[in-house]
Amino acid sequence: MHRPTQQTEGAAVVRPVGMVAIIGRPNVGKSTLVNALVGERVSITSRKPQTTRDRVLGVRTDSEAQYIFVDTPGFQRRHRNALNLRMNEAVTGALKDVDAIVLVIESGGWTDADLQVLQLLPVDSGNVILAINKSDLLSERDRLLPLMADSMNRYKFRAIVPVSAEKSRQLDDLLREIRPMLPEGMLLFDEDQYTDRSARFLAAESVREKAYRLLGDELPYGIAVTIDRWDESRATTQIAATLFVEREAHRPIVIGKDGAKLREISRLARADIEQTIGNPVFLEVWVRVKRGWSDDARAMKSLGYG
Ligand SMILES: Nc1nc2c(ncn2[C@@H]2O[C@H](COP(=O)(O)OP(=O)(O)OP(=O)(O)O)[C@@H](O)[C@H]2O)c(=O)[nH]1
Ligand SMILES: [Mg+2]
Repeated sequence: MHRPTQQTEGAAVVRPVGMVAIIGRPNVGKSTLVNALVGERVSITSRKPQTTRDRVLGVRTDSEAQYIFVDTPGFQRRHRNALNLRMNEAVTGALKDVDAIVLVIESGGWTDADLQVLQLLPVDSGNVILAINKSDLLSERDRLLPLMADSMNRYKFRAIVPVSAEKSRQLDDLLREIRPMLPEGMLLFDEDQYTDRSARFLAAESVREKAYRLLGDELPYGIAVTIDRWDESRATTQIAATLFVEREAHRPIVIGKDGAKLREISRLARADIEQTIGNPVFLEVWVRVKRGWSDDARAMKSLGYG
């Protein structure tokens, strides 16, 4: 997607340009960090783990560099269905051919799940930065120094930067550490382009995000969203989406009493999509059951997880 209001400069500018993988266990704030660094909502976020399912690029172009951030699903070994295996492949795949890696942990310290992600890192590559996120939650900043020292014992990080993605704190420090790792080159994306993903993908993800945020704990993992109609021929963009659940029993939960839950999901998603495409939107969302899709490679493919 491009930013709708800005002009593209076709300038043949040379500056540091490169790919930066953002990895970490589920829920540490990777997508929030990418959105904050890019300044646009590229990747959906929620309080529930396993929100991101796909590799999503978020591009930040400023006067100093072009950073192509690769947001990845949270790496975890607990659940092993076809979807999770594919999500983990997206993580390991993203580590190849990048110029820099940012490993994200929380300011509360290392967990077993963080240590599993640490094992994915190349040995002594010299291009891994540790971002200690959610620093806003630390009541005593004194806690940071021992955590940084402990982290250095675990891996030879090139740098360790405490940040708060949510409050956009110390992001400049992180960018300053990343920049020297990017090779000089021509811009790989237009100055106004902030993701490799289409408006349709972002729209489907908006619907999924609202479902994640509005539904109880167990349901979201079985949700997938497809866009079935996208019609720009009228002043209002007409969009039809289908929200898939894995079980018949989940359908009434998503719809809610008198359809209230589904209406709320649609209303919030529509507002986001309107902002993304800069046009009024009419959005209808249908709910369908696709039994056990997250452990069925063919069904997954039909839902866009091919
Ligand atoms: N307090 C605080 N909360 C944060 C911060 N960054 C992210 N969060 C919250 O942490 C939760 C998870 O954020 P996400 O960005 O979805 O995390 P993620 O690592 O992308 O999660 P997965 O895609 O599931 O792996 C959300 O509720 C965020 O609002 C931060 O700096 N401070
Ligand atoms: Mg995420």
